[in-house]
Amino acid sequence: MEEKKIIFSGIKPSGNLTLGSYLGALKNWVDLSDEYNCYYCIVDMHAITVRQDAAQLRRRTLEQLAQYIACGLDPAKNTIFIQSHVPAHAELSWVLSCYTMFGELSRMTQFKDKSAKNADNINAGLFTYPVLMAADILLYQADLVPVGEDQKQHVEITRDIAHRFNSVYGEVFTMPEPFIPKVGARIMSLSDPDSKMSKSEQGGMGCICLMDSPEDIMRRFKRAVTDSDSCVRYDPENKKGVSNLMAIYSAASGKNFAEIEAEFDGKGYGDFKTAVGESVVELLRPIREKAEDLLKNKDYLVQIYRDGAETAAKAAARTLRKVYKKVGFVER
Ligand code: ATP
Ligand code: LTN
Repeated sequence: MEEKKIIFSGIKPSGNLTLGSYLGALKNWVDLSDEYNCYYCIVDMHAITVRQDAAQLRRRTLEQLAQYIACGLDPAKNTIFIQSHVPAHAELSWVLSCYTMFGELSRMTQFKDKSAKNADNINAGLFTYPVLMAADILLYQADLVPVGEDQKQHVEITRDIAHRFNSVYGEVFTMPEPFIPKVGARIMSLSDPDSKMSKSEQGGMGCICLMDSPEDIMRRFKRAVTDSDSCVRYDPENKKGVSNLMAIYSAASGKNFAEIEAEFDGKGYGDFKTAVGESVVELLRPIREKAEDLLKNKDYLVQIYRDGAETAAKAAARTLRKVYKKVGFVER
């Protein structure tokens, strides 16, 4: 029997999961989980590159696990675990940092963005963040990394690091490919269509979280920023707000852009926003209800992440052992 190809992806428990995290990443994780051998991680070590409240981080990590499962990830089919539970991530990260150049890390867009937003805390972890992400991916010999558009550059640097290492030591790492969805790869804020919907910037009218109530979701869609020409047409250059709403509606309803344009031909933005809001409410309703249910059973969640870490640690240890040997560390 041919071995299944491998997938790795992760999300930081840095805030409640958003519609962006769902449409850009999680939805595809679920779709890919039959065909691939999948490792889905809660990357808590990445989360602390910006300051987190300890109690909140602990709570969010568990909530995120419940939301992964509620989105449709079956723990019996996927390895779901918490990054800090598998020490090999930190260990490989150190080795890889010696094969990553200062210059290439300096060019990372996310580093530039986050340092601008956290000017009082531009720490070394924020800078070496992509190295830890490369370690996450390469430890499992992943073939595919399902992420949103914003993470493409990090998968590319992972490939560069793997290539550099393999050129010295032979084929140690599998070369991973990013998997970016056609629709939903970059969901923008509802209140500011020029900036990405982001989970660390919640509270405003621009962000939809998976756990939001139907009333909150509808209110935000009704107030979403559009334009003054009252025509539902896909034009991401000139009609950013409307195009973003169309992308959301398309991903939530399965309709393509032409169908959506026809559906709202001659109708105003009011009807359109209501329809988009309702499709998102129905998309998220079962997820929210299931997650709320799962959170009542902590023992079950603990069992899932412990089992996940055990499986992940075994796979990770194989790669780490090989790497340590290649670089010349004396065997324990
Ligand atoms: P933070 O604000 O803490 O940096 P984030 O909201 O940007 O977090 P992550 O948790 O870092 O999101 O990302 C999780 C996954 O979801 C990644 O694969 C990322 O590419 C994807 N993603 C995040 N936001 C969006 C978005 N607005 N549109 C599409 N995909 C997204
Ligand atoms: N950097 C990613 C989260 C992340 C990740 C990974 C994604 C950490 N490690 C490995 C895919 C594979 C982010 O900011 N969204």
